[in-house]
Amino acid sequence: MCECRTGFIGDGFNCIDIDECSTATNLCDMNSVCTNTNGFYSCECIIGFTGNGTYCGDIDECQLARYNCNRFANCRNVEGGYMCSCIEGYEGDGKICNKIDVCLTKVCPENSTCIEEINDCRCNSGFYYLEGICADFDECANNRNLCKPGSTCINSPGTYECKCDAGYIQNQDECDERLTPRDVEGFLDLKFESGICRIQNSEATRISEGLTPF
Ligand SMILES: [Ca+2]
Ligand SMILES: [Ca+2]
Repeated sequence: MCECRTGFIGDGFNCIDIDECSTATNLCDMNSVCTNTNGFYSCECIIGFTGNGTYCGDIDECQLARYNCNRFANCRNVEGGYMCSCIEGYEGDGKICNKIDVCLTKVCPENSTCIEEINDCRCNSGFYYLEGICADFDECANNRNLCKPGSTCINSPGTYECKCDAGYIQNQDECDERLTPRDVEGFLDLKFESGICRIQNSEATRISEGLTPF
């Protein structure tokens, strides 16, 4: 009495190989490829899975850094593979991510500018955001000491200026007291004090050299 060996079928005289792959008798994991061999079969995990063939588990490509996403994309592990998705502010398939240039089409409110880095509008210098518009910042009202003595702060859209008061004259960024010939005649020592050219009511000294009173 002859009997076919395991993996073969027949009457013992004629034995043919069983194709385990085409029958349900194989133990291959559903995520593997079954290959029939003479008398047996083998299982090999498909791409994206790892194991001995009878067990195939998903490979976490993101965790293992075995992914190929754009540097502006996030990796997300999925069964049998992984997915790349561009981060906010970028568009593409995850392998290629291009910065979305919002500023190219964005219309900013008056006195504001679209900033590429943030893809949004920001009020220009000297303006501040107020209920959907960019309003002028009143530097003068906000800081009473903004201008030096002898000048008055004048607010204007986006800026301000220190305007010399009557009787004062611009000297670089300060306002000096404008002297009249009468002032100069009796007193006579001029001295800078707190940014202003002041008359020192001292002895009848002559005007210090180098100072022009007009
Ligand atoms: Ca995976
Ligand atoms: Ca202003």
